[in-house]
Amino acid sequence: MTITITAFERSPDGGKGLARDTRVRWALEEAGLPYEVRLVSFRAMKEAAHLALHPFGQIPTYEEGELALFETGAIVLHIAERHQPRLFPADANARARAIAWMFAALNTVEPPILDLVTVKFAEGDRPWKAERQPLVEDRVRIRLNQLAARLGDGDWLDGGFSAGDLLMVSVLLRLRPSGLLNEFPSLAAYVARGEARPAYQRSFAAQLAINAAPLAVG
Ligand code: GTB
Repeated sequence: MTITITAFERSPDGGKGLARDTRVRWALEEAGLPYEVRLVSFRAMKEAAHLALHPFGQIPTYEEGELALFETGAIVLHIAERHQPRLFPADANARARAIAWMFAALNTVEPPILDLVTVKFAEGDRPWKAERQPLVEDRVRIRLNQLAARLGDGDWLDGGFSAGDLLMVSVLLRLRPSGLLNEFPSLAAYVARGEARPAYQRSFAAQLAINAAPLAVG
């Protein structure tokens, strides 16, 4: 059955892999599943056809036969469930822990990172930026300290690579421009291990190719 995802026609990051379609592409590549990509403009994302797929008018979405999904975490979970054992371990308890790491990435580690992105860029010209940025950076550091303590000298968060690592590495990648990740060498190495995976490399290259290509006119 053909799998189709949506991605930015032109990503604001110019193709550095930070938009969330890269997470879905990475999961599909890890699972060895072929997929097609429908590119959408910012305008098309808010039109009825796309809103029928995604109530909030965003990317990525996922279509597979009669199934249509939105929310990156739910999409990665679906891919992992349908295509074990590449993204989920076979053992039921280990699988439950991998799911916990997926939620931890999106619900516990990513929020302060998104706050930092907001204060640096979206609120970059606001008078509170100078005071707020160090506060948010410290909140990020607290999470990174805790995560580094748990990772220890392991390669991955809980045994072998799982969908939990896929999302955690993806979330941490958003920190790279801030330089904060380099304060935590074990986490920087963890992210580098994720990026070195052939499946990640393929997903990154695929989204970069779209962003490097000239936009079709008309
Ligand atoms: N919770 C949803 C999910 O996880 O799927 C969030 C989806 C989401 O934020 N989608 C963004 C979007 O469609 C793209 S990924 N935004 C358009 C809109 O809301 O109108 C977020 C993103 C965008 C750009 C960069 N970047 O350029 O660095 C990084 C991440």
